[in-house]
Amino acid sequence: MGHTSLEKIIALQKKTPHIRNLCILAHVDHGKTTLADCLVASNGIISSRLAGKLRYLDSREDEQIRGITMKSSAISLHYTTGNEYLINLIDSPGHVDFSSEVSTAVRLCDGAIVVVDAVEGVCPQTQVVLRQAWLENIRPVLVINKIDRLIVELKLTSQEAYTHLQKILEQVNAVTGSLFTSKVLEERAEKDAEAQSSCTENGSGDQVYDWSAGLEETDDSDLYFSPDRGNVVFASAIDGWGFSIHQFAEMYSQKMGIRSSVLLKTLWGDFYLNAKAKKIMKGAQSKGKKPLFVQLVLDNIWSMYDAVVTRRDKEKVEKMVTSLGLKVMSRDLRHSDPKVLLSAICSQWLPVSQAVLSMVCEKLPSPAEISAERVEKLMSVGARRFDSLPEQTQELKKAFLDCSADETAPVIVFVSKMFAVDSKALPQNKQRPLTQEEIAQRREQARQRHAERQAANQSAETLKGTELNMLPTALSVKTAVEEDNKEHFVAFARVYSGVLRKGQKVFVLGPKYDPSLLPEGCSAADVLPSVPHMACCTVDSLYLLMGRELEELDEVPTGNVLGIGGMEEFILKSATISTSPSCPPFTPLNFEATPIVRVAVEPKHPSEMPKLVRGMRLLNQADPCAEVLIQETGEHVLVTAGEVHLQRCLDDLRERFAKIEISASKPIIPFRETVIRPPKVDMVNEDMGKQQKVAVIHQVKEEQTKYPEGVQVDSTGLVTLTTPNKMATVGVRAIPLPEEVTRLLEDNVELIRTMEQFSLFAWEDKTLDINQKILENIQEFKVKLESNLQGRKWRGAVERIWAFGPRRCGPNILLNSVEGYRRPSVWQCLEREKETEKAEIRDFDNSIASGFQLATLSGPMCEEPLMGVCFSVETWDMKLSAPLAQQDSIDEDSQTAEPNIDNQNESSDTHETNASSASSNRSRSGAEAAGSSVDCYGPFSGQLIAAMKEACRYAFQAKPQRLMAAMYTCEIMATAEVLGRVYAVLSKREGRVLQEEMKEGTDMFIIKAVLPVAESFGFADEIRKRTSGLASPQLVFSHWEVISSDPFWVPTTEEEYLHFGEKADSSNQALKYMNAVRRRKGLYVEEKIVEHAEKQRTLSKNK
Ligand SMILES: Nc1nc2c(ncn2[C@@H]2O[C@H](COP(=O)(O)OP(=O)(O)OP(=O)(O)O)[C@@H](O)[C@H]2O)c(=O)[nH]1
Ligand SMILES: [Mg+2]
Repeated sequence: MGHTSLEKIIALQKKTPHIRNLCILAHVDHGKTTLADCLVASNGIISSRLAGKLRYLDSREDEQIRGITMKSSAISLHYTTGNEYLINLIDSPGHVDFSSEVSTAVRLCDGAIVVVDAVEGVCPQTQVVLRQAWLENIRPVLVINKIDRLIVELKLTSQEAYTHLQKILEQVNAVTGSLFTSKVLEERAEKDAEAQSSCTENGSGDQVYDWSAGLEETDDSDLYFSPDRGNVVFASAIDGWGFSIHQFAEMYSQKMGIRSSVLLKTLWGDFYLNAKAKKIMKGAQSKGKKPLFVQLVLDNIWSMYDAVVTRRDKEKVEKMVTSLGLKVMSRDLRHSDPKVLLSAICSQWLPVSQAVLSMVCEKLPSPAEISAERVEKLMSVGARRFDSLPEQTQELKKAFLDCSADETAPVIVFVSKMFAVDSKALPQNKQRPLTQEEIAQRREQARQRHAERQAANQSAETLKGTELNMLPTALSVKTAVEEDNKEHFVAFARVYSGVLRKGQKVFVLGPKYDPSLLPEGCSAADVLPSVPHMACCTVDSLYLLMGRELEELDEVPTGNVLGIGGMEEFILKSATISTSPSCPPFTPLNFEATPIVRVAVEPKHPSEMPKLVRGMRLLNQADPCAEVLIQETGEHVLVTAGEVHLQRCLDDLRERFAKIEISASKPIIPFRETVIRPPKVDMVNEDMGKQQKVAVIHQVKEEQTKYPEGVQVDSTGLVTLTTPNKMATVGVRAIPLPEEVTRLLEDNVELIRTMEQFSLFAWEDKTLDINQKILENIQEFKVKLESNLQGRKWRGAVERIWAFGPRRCGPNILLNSVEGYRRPSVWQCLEREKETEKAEIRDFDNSIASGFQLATLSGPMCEEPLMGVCFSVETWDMKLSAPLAQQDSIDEDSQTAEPNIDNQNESSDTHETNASSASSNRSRSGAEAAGSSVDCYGPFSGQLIAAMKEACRYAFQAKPQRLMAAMYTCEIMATAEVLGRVYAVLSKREGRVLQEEMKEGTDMFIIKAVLPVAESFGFADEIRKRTSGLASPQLVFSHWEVISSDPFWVPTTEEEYLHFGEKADSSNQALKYMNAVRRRKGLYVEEKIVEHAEKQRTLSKNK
């Protein structure tokens, strides 16, 4: 370690008010790690000459090679300004693929340094990280980095640069402003609602809440970034300088005899210096004067760059150096690269570490200042109301707020991720320099060993058994080597209360742990092996995180970031550790990235499969966002957030976790299957139904073969199917959901899960106390669904929802349209008080829902999940207990089920209905005949599930089917020269440009585009190559989009034949995608590989 000794840091760890936990956040490449280097150098851990070049916190080899950060890593620094501070700094990655690492960092901090590139300004990830900081209630400060680029690259004058910087500040503040207003509005609504409910509950109308807390009154002045508030630093991390206007205010107040508080208020803004009157006046812009910031601050820097870098004026440089009172080494003065001299001067004159660290200590809160709001957010268990948590749990809120390191304070620790370290890197295994005595001791030992060996050798000649004796030692050596290579996991954590000690007994609480399930009156001393998601263990080792190094600690008091060893058995990815079993698990981290890129991996040598399996398990633990799973086909699949992330995971597997050669398949592209309303125009944009169908006969023939015997399909798409034992018949119809509804369902997965949980509880006659805000959200969700499901066919549909699927929360709906069947609503959590008339659940209700779940999990096109489909169960006849009594009602069923349903051609309606009811009658009489004979088809519920699943699949096939493709959005920044090439790449890959605009103050264009995931592999690389590195896009998953072409399409009209030819397989993208998926899954692919097995002929008549 450098200057600061371990003892010093340990002492500082105990002074909670003087601790700052912070992370550095920014868009990719805006200079986070470079800035961190400067801060690390200020502690003497690395040389200040190397600061900015070393990127010390990028400790992985691939991070250094690629030049981007992939893992967040922490380091503890020491800083003195009057007071001594301990700064726990976490550097985070900026690439979208690793945004989960940002989430894990943000959770452990109280503040953040948001870095913005002075040229690029606010970028997509800047907005994302600002939102993340906001969601976690941590306070940000701003560093505008790379100011040198304004001088050297853009060649702006100081005045232009000032305007440019103002714009950047405006942009950043606009982002925070929008976050703030949305939150204030939300909060006000919440408070109104709570106040109202307390009025109605108490009847007395106690006004507990401040009604006036509106947008106008709420204090937002702390929120915005402004240099005069001291929360902005201007910097060039690579050249080692940075300043806040405080420093210049101090400097000039002595020189000019103006109070520094006045300068502080006027250095930034529309003020100028009236030289004659020696006064600072307002209105620089209107009077055409130089603003104070330009005159007193920027001009100095500009002239420094001018003298050192542009003109290389030695004399002037020397003059400046002496006037600033700096010392520059002569070898720097003589160096051929002017940047070396520049950073030597500037890092003394305006050291960036000084500016940033003093801002951090002043403006960011200490761990003790944690807000009640944040605590409640961290502690909320799922959808529960805070006050419905057990009393002991609620009491812990105080422990959070106290943040006390007392003996009596409960220990509360949150682990946000697990990271792997080589066992060699652990401090206990590290080689340290030997002392003189130890060297002497070892020499003595070696001498003894040598003597023993010689003695043994002599006796070996006489004794044959020695070889056997040698064996065990050889073995033990081998296991020691294996032990050496073992991966050790260290938990990346923070203490929120109490003191965590080595050897302490603690509870490890999984993310799904629920303190209310705890038996009454148990304490930490009890062993509670039976409580789910809870384990009891002893703290093995504690580490201080120092970037690439770890230092061993005996205890860590509250408010500090730390590493915990020996937890890999108990923690998968994240967990809460506490001495109190009533501690709630922390709310799960919110990840911004959706894992979407999947590959199948296999070992090069099949015999190494177990190693791969073990490696995948370790990888899963070490990466917050990667998922590993085994598909039904037996493939081992790795799911990652993007291409770069995938590459890193594969490298990790090869080199660290599995240590074998592996081969990865091409990325598996996910699709969704859906149905749409019958299209109005055909493939050549002609109105349907007007042309002569050439291939009608051909089609009809196909239609008939599509459905096996026993499946009845009417022309409106109602599918009726009977179980093999003929006991039950279901009639199902598939209806496309409006796009908005699908989106609503997707956006509200969590709410649907909560509703599902509530229903499960209700099933067991228990109740779940759902937090008021979530209830409101559910209510709102319901209203939105109702307003989007308008029209005759959807009448009352929202009330009749039976289930969501797949996995009970997906974007498909099962609708109960069975006449006379009223089942408990999925919305029952909203109707607690009303206690509506008892709805009965029919036997086997669950089987129908399960069939639906299975059907939506994998569709008939290529076994991909369904999306945006509503299955309406219109008939459900059972012939179990009272066959005759039911028969009448069933007859009614099939006739009255019509009104709610989407019918394209009304005329055929009645006719078909009769047919279907007739058919159901027929099947019923069959069932009667089968009567009570022994069922040879297996359990009835299983039969019903299978029948329901099949019915859904056929109903799906009776409608026009489409594939849906996953889409990325990307923002590409490019200069005008390369714009054309960017467009070319985009259109080649079926991308669609949404927006193009010029970035103010630069010659850059920002292009927003969407691109199918299927076409995205290598996209970023291609763009980079085609634009010689000037544009590098970041792809973020955005949504699913219906591919308009029909995969089952065959040309039927004259025009289509003319246009596409007889086979028409050249341009059908959907078909290509579908066949690719089917081929991968080993499903039947209908393809003609060779059409004419003859040599190609020239069809010229002349020959
Ligand atoms: N001109 C200039 N370049 C800088 C400055 N700071 C950093 N850079 C360069 O910007 C590039 C990215 O710097 P990093 O520090 O790796 O950026 P980062 O934000 O950590 O990137 P990620 O971790 O991948 O998100 C490097 O090539 C740096 O040399 C600066 O102040 N001026
Ligand atoms: Mg970095």
